[in-house]
Amino acid sequence: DDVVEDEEGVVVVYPEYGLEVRNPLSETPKEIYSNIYYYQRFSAFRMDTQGFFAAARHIRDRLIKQWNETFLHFHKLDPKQTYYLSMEYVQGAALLNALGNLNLLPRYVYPLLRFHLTITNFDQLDKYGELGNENGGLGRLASCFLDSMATLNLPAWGYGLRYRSGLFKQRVTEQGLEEIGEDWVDKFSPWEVARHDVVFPVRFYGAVDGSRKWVGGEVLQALAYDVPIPGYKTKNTISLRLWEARARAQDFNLSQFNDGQHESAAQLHSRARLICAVLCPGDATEKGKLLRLKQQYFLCSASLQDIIVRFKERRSGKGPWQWSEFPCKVAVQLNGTHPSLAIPELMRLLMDDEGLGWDEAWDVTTRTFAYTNHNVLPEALDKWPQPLMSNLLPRHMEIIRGIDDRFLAMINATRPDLHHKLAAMLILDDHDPHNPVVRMANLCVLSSHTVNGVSRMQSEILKAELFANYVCIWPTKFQNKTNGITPRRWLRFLNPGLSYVITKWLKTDKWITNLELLSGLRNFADNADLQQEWQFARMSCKKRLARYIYCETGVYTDAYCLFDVQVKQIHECKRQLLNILGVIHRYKILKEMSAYQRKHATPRFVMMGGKLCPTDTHAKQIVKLVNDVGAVVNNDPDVNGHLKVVFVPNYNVSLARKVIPASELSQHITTAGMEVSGTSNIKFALNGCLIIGTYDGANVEIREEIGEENFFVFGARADQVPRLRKERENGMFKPDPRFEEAKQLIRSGAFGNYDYTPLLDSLEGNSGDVFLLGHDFSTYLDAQARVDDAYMDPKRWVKMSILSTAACSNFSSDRTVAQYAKEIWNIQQCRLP
Ligand code: GFP
Repeated sequence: DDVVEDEEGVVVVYPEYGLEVRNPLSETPKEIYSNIYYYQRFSAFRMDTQGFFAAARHIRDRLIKQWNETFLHFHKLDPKQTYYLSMEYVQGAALLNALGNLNLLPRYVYPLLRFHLTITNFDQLDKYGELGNENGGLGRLASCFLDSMATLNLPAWGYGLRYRSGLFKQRVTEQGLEEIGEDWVDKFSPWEVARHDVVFPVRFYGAVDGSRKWVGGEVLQALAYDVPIPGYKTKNTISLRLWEARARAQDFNLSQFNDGQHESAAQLHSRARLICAVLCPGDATEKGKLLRLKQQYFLCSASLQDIIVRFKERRSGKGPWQWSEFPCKVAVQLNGTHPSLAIPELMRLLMDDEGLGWDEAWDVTTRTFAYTNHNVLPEALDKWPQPLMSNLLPRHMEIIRGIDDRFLAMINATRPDLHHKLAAMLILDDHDPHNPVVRMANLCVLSSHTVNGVSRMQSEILKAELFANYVCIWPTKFQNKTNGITPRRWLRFLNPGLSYVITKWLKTDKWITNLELLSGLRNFADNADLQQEWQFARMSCKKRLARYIYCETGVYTDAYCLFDVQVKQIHECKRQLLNILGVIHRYKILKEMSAYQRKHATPRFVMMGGKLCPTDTHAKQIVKLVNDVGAVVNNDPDVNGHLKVVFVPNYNVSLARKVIPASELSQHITTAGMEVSGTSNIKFALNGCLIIGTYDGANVEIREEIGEENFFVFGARADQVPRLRKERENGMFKPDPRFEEAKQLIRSGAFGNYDYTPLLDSLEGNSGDVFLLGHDFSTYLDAQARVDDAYMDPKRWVKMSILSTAACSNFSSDRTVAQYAKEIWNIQQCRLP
């Protein structure tokens, strides 16, 4: 560390945190030491465990205090509040985030260093809150939004489920990839508070009686766990409330148990345990579908009951009130279609428990909900078999039928011109008598006051295709809210070295909450000093990642190679196969080159990672292929130093901290029209990483901002895809010979004896290659050649990297959430004094 002395004392620079701390000794409050000494008594604990508990305990107390104050403040002022319902959150490590947001890092760095610890030592311990998959998708977006809601001082809360196994770990094996469960919840976590005073009943099955009340069935209990979410440089600390399913003590049949019937005595308890057992249980079986439906309803019912209790509490003692005021105090945002049962649940609670009539309940409901769509493929939107729904939720099925009947009557009365489109617009789809289904996305569109997409391109597709029929009835219902990410977690705390450089050149750290200021970097993009500092910050991250990769996989890579990364969910539509076929082509070319020619080729380190659905055999074969190609390429002395390929298992938020700041080229190469937005493209671009990508999702908007000469675009456009697919089907498509050669090399056994026939066959024939790898391959190679050229000119590359960060000024989740607050939720800031 650098230590600089001036007349006011010493300033210590901690590059690892991007901090300059004045007089660190006096910055450190005594209680931090006493906490550390307290935990040092547990000498059986490892040093990092002692340090983690010492730090976390202190922070947690502080968060709870602020969180209480925030809650009381909201309670007193009673502003309109947003409730964000999401089946997934991916919070990631909380300690660094909390220390950073509370501006306490300077106080912690020094005492921890005295114990030879840095906060990154705690990565393995601070695993709480990875409640979603690590695709960077809907769950990670929800967590970014919570951070922004707290930072913007908005009265807003999140609701979710407390899964026991949120994630699975991966292990690379001879056969490919294996998943292992990860029960993070059973480990001690300082970040949650069990609220035994907040419990709601949730019913399943049963029947609707003569007075239209839902009775019988089985009743479980939803117990709340609260997780405090601190804002950045504000005292406002909001809540993520997670529900856990339990059965009551009296539901345990003691006499049966004593008769030796142990399992049946605890039946309800075991069924309750299943609800929050895992995130996204496989739904190929009927049982799997039932469990998912139960999970979704459980979240919706508990959250809505809680929201109603709070609404009533805040009304009490203030004189008479009306239910029509509910939407003036409550906004509920549905994150995707998963929480859509909240709509019939609110109708049920209002009509059956509160005694409202249909029209009044419908008015309240439709003014309360807004829906975000994250998927444009009709086949990927939630659809539930009607018999399953009628059996599990008989009253909700009645209500959904009621919504449909009234919509039908409305169209018949007012829009006879739409009559022929009605079948596609209704919620209940009865056209297949063997499989009638409930279309949850239609339920959301009919019942929400606003429907939004998450990138400009997707929002246009929603209006032009998926929901086109509804647009002429409700032209103003549809909006766009381009996704964003929190600059705190994804730049300031993720990449302190680069943040330090940015702050130095912009002469302010205000960009952390006002990302628009980043565009100021454009003014210095040609400055040699900035370029040098930028390179230096990025190079130290590359070295760190190279060390990590070596320890994890045994593959050594030179930090001077171009770090070319694709980390995201492994799925056919994300086209990791296109990437690896490109690598095979590169390998072939390198082998054919003379040693002199190779010396002038751009050296590449290609890294892939990501989670996949354990039953997705196609995705597993892709991972196996990456490993097999790596085994050959990485051990071939001819290409040593020119090409390395690895698959890094267990990609998660902690690994993202190492990968993103070190990446120089990031691949976002879905078939156009498949990725509604993507958020990892934004994370990479914000950290100065350039993108090779298709005309898809947020790529389109990033390219516009950064300028087309700084974005390596390729491939078909979304509107060309249907025609290209047709041409393929009609046998009119001639693949690039280089594509055929790469496949042939795999078939020849050049990368081992594993039988890749099913994987390669998926690219053949008139009905194969639905994701158009064959079509896009040649432009993909062209774009890669442009990357190679650009990288050969270091000055040009570093300038592009600076411009990339500067171009992300519009992609903060602060901007996105502020737009939701103003244009959808109609809520105002409510800052703690
Ligand atoms: C989905 C979409 C992504 C989008 C995110 C967040 O992700 O394109 O960026 O939602 O809006 F597919 P998954 O949750 O499906 O990964």
